[in-house]
Amino acid sequence: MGAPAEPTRFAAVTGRYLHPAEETMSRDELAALQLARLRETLANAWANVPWQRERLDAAGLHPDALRQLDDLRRLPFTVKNDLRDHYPFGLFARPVEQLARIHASSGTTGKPTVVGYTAGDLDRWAALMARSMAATGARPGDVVHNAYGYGLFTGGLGAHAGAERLGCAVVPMSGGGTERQVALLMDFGARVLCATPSYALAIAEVAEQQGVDLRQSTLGIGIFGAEPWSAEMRAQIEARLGLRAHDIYGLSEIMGPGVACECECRDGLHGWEDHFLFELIDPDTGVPAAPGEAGELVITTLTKEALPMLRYRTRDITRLVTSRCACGRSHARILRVAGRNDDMLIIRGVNVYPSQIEAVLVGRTGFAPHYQLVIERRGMLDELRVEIEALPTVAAEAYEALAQDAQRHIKSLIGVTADVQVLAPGAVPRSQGKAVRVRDLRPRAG
Ligand code: DLL
Repeated sequence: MGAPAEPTRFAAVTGRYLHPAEETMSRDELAALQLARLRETLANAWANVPWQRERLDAAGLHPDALRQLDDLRRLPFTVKNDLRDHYPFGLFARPVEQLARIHASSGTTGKPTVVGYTAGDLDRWAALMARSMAATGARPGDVVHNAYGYGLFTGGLGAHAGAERLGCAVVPMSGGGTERQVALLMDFGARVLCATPSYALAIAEVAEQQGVDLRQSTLGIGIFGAEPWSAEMRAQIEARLGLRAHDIYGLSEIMGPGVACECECRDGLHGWEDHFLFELIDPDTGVPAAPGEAGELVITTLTKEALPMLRYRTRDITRLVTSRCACGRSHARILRVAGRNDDMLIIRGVNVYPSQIEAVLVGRTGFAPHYQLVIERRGMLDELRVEIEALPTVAAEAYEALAQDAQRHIKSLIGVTADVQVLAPGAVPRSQGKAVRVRDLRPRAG
């Protein structure tokens, strides 16, 4: 018998549910902890990963030579291809016999990226996910309906372990079987829903089709991530599910979900700096982004045993805020990730992220929040087509006028010319995990 140990480590501070020693320490204390942990991480990488040892030596960064956090900037970045080049286990700092779990990304091109965890890594991951969930307002005793995919994807098992650690009852749904999801959401009294934002919306839609009003359910909190989503999408999801939606960020190369999460203030996602070192760089030059400027997020793990990552380029574009949050937490905040560098489209010289188009169209009168972008090559030029569904209440005769109007808005707000096609309800494929927002029909080079 006896209560699980972890929840007792949280305390109600300024009305929040957090662990003060870990989450509210001063920035100086955080920096000192980071330096000590960075030394341990370098020592682990140097001693156990030949490729890392070579790089560290070449940079004159023997673990004992590290004087300050900024010294790390002497080390070149790590990129996804480095993991692929050492497929499957070449960058692991522990032999496979000492691993407790292996995850992998499906990878749209080439080999998957494979990541490994010791039992200690899994323990810290669960604690960080529990911390993230508590930050959103989830509490021990809550029922957590987990619709992130279980399997090689880190979403399902990551959220599962965190919810258990917090002292919640997890319903391990995984993605798919949406009608059943609706039924069990109603029957089991879930307060917390974990899913990708696009799948949360798919659940809302199926509920509406079945005549079930999820706004009347016990749902109160959504913990949504794994893909970019706009403020407009958040408003849609909240209105249709009757909950407060929180953004959660993470990536398998670094850990999985729970690298950063929005607290109840929803003023950026707290990046857990006692376990990760965050840098922002100019993606073109690699130099640090100016304070307050947007840049590519680069992450170094500080407590990973099996796969220490040093200066990993995430390709995710964001901003960092280091002032203390109203919740009392001192950990820096990552602002909503609008998209990945490699998802950025360049249409006739204009840079555009799919989520920018989403922000312009979703929530506009007449449109449903289901869309895809199609890129085609016409002669020498790339052309962008936006396929978006009309609401069921819109008559087909009105589609053309809606399209013209949307086209004008995209042009004036983003500066890009797009051919908008309004489709009938249900025409855009629904996701069960990460939504496919872009169909690139351009001929492949080579
Ligand atoms: O998506 C981990 C995760 C699971 C995060 C569940 C949140 C919730 P990967 O499959 O390795 O891991 O994909 C990581 O997804 O580099 C971002 O480009 C994107 N991403 C993740 N969270 C967000 C978010 C998981 N909140 C990649 N907003 C990352 C925008 C996100 N993009």
